[in-house]
Amino acid sequence: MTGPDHTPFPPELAARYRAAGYWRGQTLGALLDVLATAHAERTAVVDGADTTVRHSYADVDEHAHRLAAGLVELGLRPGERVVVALPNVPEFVPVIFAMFRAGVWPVFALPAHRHSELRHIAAQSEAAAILTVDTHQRHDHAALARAVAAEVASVRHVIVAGRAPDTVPLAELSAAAPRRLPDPDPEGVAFLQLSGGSTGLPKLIPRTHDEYIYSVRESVRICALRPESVYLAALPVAHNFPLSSPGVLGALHAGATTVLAPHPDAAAVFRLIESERVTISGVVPPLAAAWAQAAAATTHDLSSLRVLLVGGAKCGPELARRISDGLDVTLQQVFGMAEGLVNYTRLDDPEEIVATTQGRPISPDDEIRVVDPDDPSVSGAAEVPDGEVGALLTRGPYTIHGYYRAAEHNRTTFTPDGFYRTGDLVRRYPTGHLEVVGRVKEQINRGGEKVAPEEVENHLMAHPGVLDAAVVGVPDEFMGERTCAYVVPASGEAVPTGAELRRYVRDRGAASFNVPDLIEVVDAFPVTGVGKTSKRELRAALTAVATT
Ligand code: OOB
Repeated sequence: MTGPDHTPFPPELAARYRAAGYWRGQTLGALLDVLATAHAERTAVVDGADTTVRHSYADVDEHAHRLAAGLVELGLRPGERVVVALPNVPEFVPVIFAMFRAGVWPVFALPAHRHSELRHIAAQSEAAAILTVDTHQRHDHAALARAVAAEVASVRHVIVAGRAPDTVPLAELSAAAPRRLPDPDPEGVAFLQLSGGSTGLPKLIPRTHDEYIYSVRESVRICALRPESVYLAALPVAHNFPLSSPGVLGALHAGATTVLAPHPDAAAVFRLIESERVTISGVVPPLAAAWAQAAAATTHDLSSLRVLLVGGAKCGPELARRISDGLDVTLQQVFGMAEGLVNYTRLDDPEEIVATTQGRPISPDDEIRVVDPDDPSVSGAAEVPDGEVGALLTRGPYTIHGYYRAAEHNRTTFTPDGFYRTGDLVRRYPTGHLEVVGRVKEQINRGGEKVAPEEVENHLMAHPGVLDAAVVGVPDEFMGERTCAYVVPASGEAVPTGAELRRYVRDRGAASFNVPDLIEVVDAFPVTGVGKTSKRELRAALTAVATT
């Protein structure tokens, strides 16, 4: 499936966003120049794995300039894509800014991605290189990147932070002499984010310098980040939430310090909160629940932590209250998407709103339409009244108008007047706050990790003992949802066990979040009127089992 690399904003909207001062004609690379001058000696980044490793704004800026030159010398050209698969290591920051400066587009993979996902991302983006670490948490990322490079013809280089055979050491590129490079177009693509992957493998989301900086700048204001703030990145930093809501980029924008946590579990994180006097962090609901519980018994001093952002998946009122009480913080709910739109509860919102809604949009020019989800009309679906559930459509100064090279998909995912169909079911309240109540789309939200059922079904169907597979989400107290795979065995073959199938999916190179949590072997699937597998009935069957 192909299509344009980037669907630009319609000219009249772009003109409006410029006139309103949202887009200011600045690239992310140029932004770092400004920040490095304003905050030169302040600490920008601390490595949570070894807190003696600390980089000032001047260090990061200088490193990013050298690395940009190194990438150009390696032969990477503006507009070429490089898959960045880095865990929370301090190199992440200079790496992405070097790419922004060289006009090379990072494609943000997650450290949890394995062969299957990485190969898809590299192939889909026609990446010229993959940039990763040597090993991390006992996984050989360099070997994985080399294996993917061997299968994806466009990949010319594997660049590695650390040391690994047959790769280009990042340190070698960082040794280049800085040189003046032409500043890319601020309204051009800066990087590709991954979609939650609602209808299969992840889609690529082209984000531009100007609009992304706007969302970061406003996030900084809404979350009240200041130079004295210390942001703890506990989630994988390449994800849009810890990257920009307000995240690492927000912390940089504010002249604040980012502490990169190598692992998000409470024990490790609490130590960092105490030693670095962390003031703000952002996590998915299951992690927030775990932190709130662990806080009751901890001996660590968490008193510096003022604000905890919770988002990526639904945080209901009970959990919301447990978080603010358990951690003694101001909770900010965040409902965002890599495609653009981000909603926050505000720091001065009444407690009731913070507990029961997922916030309101960043921008006065975020246009929100909540429409009848059953209305099939292409663009004219009627809006439902406030307080009633409908499908969320949005358009605004930092929401994309098309996925990367996905013309066919774009025709159904965007309305003719440029609204993005988020696939989320929401209620809008008269204050403008949104409550997320579910999804129109099939995607499973496993504690913030987005699982595309089709993708997991595909893995299962590859097993000779499987005739058919259907993956559904089941409610789970801790994760929000878990994945359950229903499997119809192939006749004449030994019926595979759940453990065997889980191992099989993992061995096919799937990320651990794509390995089904539960597997049920059944004789046949319930079907809908037209003979499609009824996931609704499968889900209902599971819920019935869970409540008996
Ligand atoms: C964030 O981004 P993605 O692209 O991984 O996932 C977006 C989807 C949304 O469409 C929605 O279905 C779900 O994740 N979601 C939430 C939520 N926040 C995201 N569902 C319920 N409540 C929430 N608070 O997940 C993301 C991007 C930027 C900031 C925060 C999260």
